[in-house]
Amino acid sequence: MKIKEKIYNTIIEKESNICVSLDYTSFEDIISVIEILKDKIIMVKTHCDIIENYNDSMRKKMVKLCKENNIFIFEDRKFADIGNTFIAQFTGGIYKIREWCDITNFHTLVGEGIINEFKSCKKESQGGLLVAEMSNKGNFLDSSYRDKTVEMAQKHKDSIIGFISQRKICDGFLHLTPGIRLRESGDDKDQQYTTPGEAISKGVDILIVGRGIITSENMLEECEKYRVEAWENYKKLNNIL
Ligand code: S5P
Repeated sequence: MKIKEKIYNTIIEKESNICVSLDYTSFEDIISVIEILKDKIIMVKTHCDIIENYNDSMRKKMVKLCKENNIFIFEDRKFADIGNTFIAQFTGGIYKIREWCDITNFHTLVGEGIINEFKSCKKESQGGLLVAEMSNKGNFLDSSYRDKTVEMAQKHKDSIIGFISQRKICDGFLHLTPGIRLRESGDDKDQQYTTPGEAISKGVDILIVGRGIITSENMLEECEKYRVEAWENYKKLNNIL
Protein backbone atom coordinates (compact mmCIF):
# COMPACT_ATOMS: atom_id res chain seq x y z
CA MET A 1 0.00 0.00 0.00
CA LYS A 2 1.21 3.49 -0.81
CA ILE A 3 1.95 5.98 1.99
CA LYS A 4 -0.96 8.29 1.14
CA GLU A 5 -3.48 5.46 1.53
CA LYS A 6 -1.72 4.29 4.69
CA ILE A 7 -2.10 7.78 6.18
CA TYR A 8 -5.82 7.94 5.32
CA ASN A 9 -6.33 4.51 6.87
CA THR A 10 -4.47 5.52 10.02
CA ILE A 11 -6.63 8.65 10.38
CA ILE A 12 -9.72 6.42 10.36
CA GLU A 13 -8.26 3.68 12.57
CA LYS A 14 -6.96 6.05 15.26
CA GLU A 15 -9.84 8.52 14.82
CA SER A 16 -7.27 11.30 14.77
CA ASN A 17 -6.25 14.08 12.41
CA ILE A 18 -3.49 15.30 14.67
CA CYS A 19 0.16 15.78 13.76
CA VAL A 20 2.04 17.15 16.73
CA SER A 21 4.87 19.50 15.96
CA LEU A 22 7.70 18.49 18.27
CA ASP A 23 9.74 21.67 18.13
CA TYR A 24 12.11 20.66 20.91
CA THR A 25 15.84 21.11 21.17
CA SER A 26 16.33 17.87 23.09
CA PHE A 27 15.71 14.34 21.82
CA GLU A 28 14.62 13.22 25.30
CA ASP A 29 11.70 15.66 25.15
CA ILE A 30 10.71 14.44 21.69
CA ILE A 31 10.67 10.82 22.81
CA SER A 32 8.87 11.43 26.08
CA VAL A 33 6.12 13.46 24.40
CA ILE A 34 5.58 10.75 21.76
CA GLU A 35 5.20 8.27 24.66
CA ILE A 36 2.52 10.47 26.20
CA LEU A 37 0.54 11.27 23.04
CA LYS A 38 1.02 8.07 21.02
CA ASP A 39 -2.62 6.92 20.98
CA LYS A 40 -4.03 10.36 20.11
CA ILE A 41 -1.86 11.31 17.12
CA ILE A 42 -1.13 9.92 13.68
CA MET A 43 1.98 11.90 12.86
CA VAL A 44 4.86 13.77 14.44
CA LYS A 45 6.63 16.65 12.78
CA THR A 46 10.27 17.36 13.48
CA HIS A 47 12.78 20.14 12.77
CA CYS A 48 15.86 17.96 13.14
CA ASP A 49 18.20 20.92 12.75
CA ILE A 50 17.06 22.46 16.05
CA ILE A 51 17.85 19.32 18.09
CA GLU A 52 20.99 20.04 20.10
CA ASN A 53 21.80 16.43 21.02
CA TYR A 54 20.93 14.81 17.68
CA ASN A 55 22.38 11.32 17.46
CA ASP A 56 21.61 8.14 15.56
CA SER A 57 20.76 6.01 18.55
CA MET A 58 18.03 8.34 19.81
CA ARG A 59 16.80 8.85 16.29
CA LYS A 60 16.44 5.06 16.00
CA LYS A 61 14.56 5.01 19.29
CA MET A 62 12.15 7.64 17.94
CA VAL A 63 11.60 5.73 14.70
CA LYS A 64 10.95 2.48 16.57
CA LEU A 65 8.48 4.12 18.92
CA CYS A 66 6.64 5.69 15.99
CA LYS A 67 6.54 2.44 13.98
CA GLU A 68 5.15 0.50 16.95
CA ASN A 69 2.35 3.03 17.37
CA ASN A 70 1.37 3.78 13.76
CA ILE A 71 2.80 7.27 13.80
CA PHE A 72 4.28 8.78 10.64
CA ILE A 73 7.37 10.97 10.86
CA PHE A 74 7.33 14.21 8.91
CA GLU A 75 10.64 16.09 8.77
CA ASP A 76 9.67 19.69 8.09
CA ARG A 77 12.87 20.55 6.21
CA LYS A 78 11.23 22.75 3.53
CA PHE A 79 13.95 22.04 0.98
CA ALA A 80 14.48 24.86 -1.52
CA ASP A 81 17.67 24.60 -3.57
CA ILE A 82 19.14 23.21 -6.78
CA GLY A 83 18.70 19.47 -7.26
CA ASN A 84 22.34 18.65 -6.56
CA THR A 85 22.38 20.46 -3.23
CA PHE A 86 19.03 18.94 -2.29
CA ILE A 87 20.45 15.42 -2.70
CA ALA A 88 23.34 16.26 -0.38
CA GLN A 89 20.98 17.78 2.21
CA PHE A 90 18.48 14.92 2.05
CA THR A 91 20.89 12.01 2.08
CA GLY A 92 23.92 13.34 3.95
CA GLY A 93 25.23 15.61 6.66
CA ILE A 94 24.63 14.79 10.28
CA TYR A 95 20.90 14.16 9.91
CA LYS A 96 20.71 11.79 6.92
CA ILE A 97 17.03 12.60 6.60
CA ARG A 98 16.40 9.97 3.91
CA GLU A 99 17.28 7.24 6.42
CA TRP A 100 14.35 7.89 8.70
CA CYS A 101 11.57 10.22 7.58
CA ASP A 102 8.29 9.04 6.08
CA ILE A 103 7.51 12.46 4.66
CA THR A 104 9.38 15.67 3.95
CA ASN A 105 8.44 18.91 2.21
CA PHE A 106 9.53 21.36 -0.47
CA HIS A 107 9.18 25.01 -1.31
CA THR A 108 8.16 25.21 -4.95
CA LEU A 109 9.71 28.57 -5.84
CA VAL A 110 12.80 26.66 -7.05
CA GLY A 111 10.85 24.76 -9.72
CA GLU A 112 10.45 21.06 -10.29
CA GLY A 113 14.13 20.04 -10.53
CA ILE A 114 14.18 19.34 -6.81
CA ILE A 115 11.14 17.05 -7.14
CA ASN A 116 12.80 15.07 -9.94
CA GLU A 117 15.80 14.52 -7.67
CA PHE A 118 13.57 13.55 -4.74
CA LYS A 119 11.97 10.94 -6.98
CA SER A 120 15.36 9.60 -8.00
CA CYS A 121 16.80 9.22 -4.51
CA LYS A 122 13.90 8.72 -2.11
CA LYS A 123 12.96 5.35 -0.61
CA GLU A 124 9.92 3.82 -2.27
CA SER A 125 7.77 4.29 0.83
CA GLN A 126 8.55 8.00 1.23
CA GLY A 127 6.29 10.84 0.08
CA GLY A 128 6.73 14.58 -0.41
CA LEU A 129 4.54 17.58 0.40
CA LEU A 130 4.60 20.91 -1.40
CA VAL A 131 4.30 24.14 0.57
CA ALA A 132 1.41 25.85 -1.23
CA GLU A 133 0.28 28.28 1.47
CA MET A 134 1.73 29.41 4.78
CA SER A 135 0.23 30.53 8.06
CA ASN A 136 2.51 33.43 8.85
CA LYS A 137 1.69 37.11 8.34
CA GLY A 138 3.05 38.79 5.24
CA ASN A 139 4.19 35.68 3.35
CA PHE A 140 4.47 35.93 -0.45
CA LEU A 141 2.61 32.70 -1.31
CA ASP A 142 -0.31 34.22 -3.26
CA SER A 143 -3.01 32.48 -5.30
CA SER A 144 -0.97 32.28 -8.48
CA TYR A 145 1.93 30.68 -6.56
CA ARG A 146 -0.56 28.23 -5.06
CA ASP A 147 -2.02 27.35 -8.47
CA LYS A 148 1.44 26.71 -9.93
CA THR A 149 2.21 24.54 -6.90
CA VAL A 150 -0.94 22.50 -7.54
CA GLU A 151 0.11 22.00 -11.19
CA MET A 152 3.51 20.79 -10.02
CA ALA A 153 1.94 18.28 -7.64
CA GLN A 154 -0.38 16.95 -10.36
CA LYS A 155 2.63 16.38 -12.60
CA HIS A 156 4.47 14.44 -9.89
CA LYS A 157 1.74 12.35 -8.31
CA ASP A 158 4.08 9.39 -7.93
CA SER A 159 6.20 11.19 -5.33
CA ILE A 160 4.12 14.16 -4.13
CA ILE A 161 1.29 13.10 -1.84
CA GLY A 162 -0.04 16.40 -0.59
CA PHE A 163 0.28 20.01 0.44
CA ILE A 164 0.97 22.28 3.35
CA SER A 165 -1.95 24.64 2.95
CA GLN A 166 -4.64 26.49 4.84
CA ARG A 167 -7.52 24.80 2.95
CA LYS A 168 -8.19 22.00 0.50
CA ILE A 169 -6.77 23.09 -2.83
CA CYS A 170 -6.86 19.95 -5.00
CA ASP A 171 -8.76 16.65 -4.90
CA GLY A 172 -6.76 13.48 -4.51
CA PHE A 173 -4.04 14.94 -2.31
CA LEU A 174 -3.54 15.08 1.45
CA HIS A 175 -3.80 18.53 3.01
CA LEU A 176 -1.83 19.34 6.16
CA THR A 177 -2.56 22.61 7.94
CA PRO A 178 -0.30 24.36 10.45
CA GLY A 179 -1.19 27.46 12.48
CA ILE A 180 -3.75 25.70 14.69
CA ARG A 181 -4.63 26.72 18.23
CA LEU A 182 -7.78 26.50 20.29
CA ARG A 183 -7.53 29.71 22.25
CA GLU A 184 -5.10 32.18 20.66
CA SER A 185 -5.17 33.98 17.32
CA GLY A 186 -1.41 34.45 17.05
CA ASP A 187 1.91 34.34 18.91
CA ASP A 188 4.04 37.38 19.72
CA LYS A 189 5.82 36.99 16.37
CA ASP A 190 4.30 36.35 12.91
CA GLN A 191 2.29 33.17 13.47
CA GLN A 192 -1.46 33.32 12.80
CA TYR A 193 -3.76 30.67 14.27
CA THR A 194 -7.10 29.22 13.34
CA THR A 195 -9.10 26.70 15.37
CA PRO A 196 -9.20 22.94 14.65
CA GLY A 197 -12.89 23.07 13.69
CA GLU A 198 -12.40 25.99 11.32
CA ALA A 199 -9.43 24.38 9.59
CA ILE A 200 -11.19 21.04 9.14
CA SER A 201 -14.25 22.83 7.71
CA LYS A 202 -11.99 23.98 4.87
CA GLY A 203 -11.54 20.38 3.77
CA VAL A 204 -8.10 19.56 5.14
CA ASP A 205 -7.04 16.17 6.54
CA ILE A 206 -4.32 16.72 9.09
CA LEU A 207 -3.81 19.53 11.60
CA ILE A 208 -0.28 20.41 12.64
CA VAL A 209 -0.33 21.54 16.26
CA GLY A 210 2.77 22.69 18.11
CA ARG A 211 2.70 25.02 21.09
CA GLY A 212 -1.06 24.62 21.52
CA ILE A 213 -0.27 21.13 22.83
CA ILE A 214 3.38 21.04 23.83
CA THR A 215 3.36 24.07 26.13
CA SER A 216 0.29 22.83 27.94
CA GLU A 217 0.44 21.61 31.56
CA ASN A 218 -1.44 18.45 30.66
CA MET A 219 -0.48 17.54 27.11
CA LEU A 220 -2.60 14.42 26.92
CA GLU A 221 -5.77 16.24 27.96
CA GLU A 222 -5.05 19.17 25.68
CA CYS A 223 -4.24 16.93 22.72
CA GLU A 224 -7.52 15.12 23.27
CA LYS A 225 -9.39 18.45 22.94
CA TYR A 226 -7.75 19.09 19.57
CA ARG A 227 -8.37 15.51 18.46
CA VAL A 228 -12.05 15.54 19.34
CA GLU A 229 -12.81 18.91 17.73
CA ALA A 230 -10.96 17.94 14.56
CA TRP A 231 -12.28 14.36 14.33
CA GLU A 232 -15.94 15.23 14.99
CA ASN A 233 -15.85 17.85 12.23
CA TYR A 234 -13.87 15.60 9.87
CA LYS A 235 -16.34 12.75 10.36
CA LYS A 236 -19.31 14.94 9.49
CA LEU A 237 -17.68 16.58 6.51
CA ASN A 238 -16.50 13.29 5.04
CA ASN A 239 -19.59 11.22 5.90
CA ILE A 240 -17.66 8.82 8.08
CA LEU A 241 -19.98 6.76 10.30
O1 S5P B 1 2.88 27.81 7.07
C1 S5P B 1 3.43 27.15 7.95
C2 S5P B 1 4.11 25.96 7.67
C3 S5P B 1 4.66 25.23 8.71
S1 S5P B 1 5.28 23.67 8.34
N1 S5P B 1 3.36 27.54 9.25
C4 S5P B 1 3.93 26.85 10.28
O2 S5P B 1 3.80 27.27 11.43
N2 S5P B 1 4.62 25.69 10.01
C5 S5P B 1 5.29 24.91 11.09
O3 S5P B 1 4.29 24.44 11.98
C6 S5P B 1 6.31 25.69 11.92
O4 S5P B 1 7.59 25.53 11.41
C7 S5P B 1 6.16 25.05 13.31
O5 S5P B 1 7.04 23.95 13.41
C8 S5P B 1 4.73 24.54 13.35
C9 S5P B 1 3.76 25.44 14.07
O6 S5P B 1 4.03 25.53 15.43
P1 S5P B 1 3.04 26.24 16.47
O7 S5P B 1 3.78 26.12 17.76
O8 S5P B 1 2.85 27.67 16.04
O9 S5P B 1 1.75 25.45 16.42
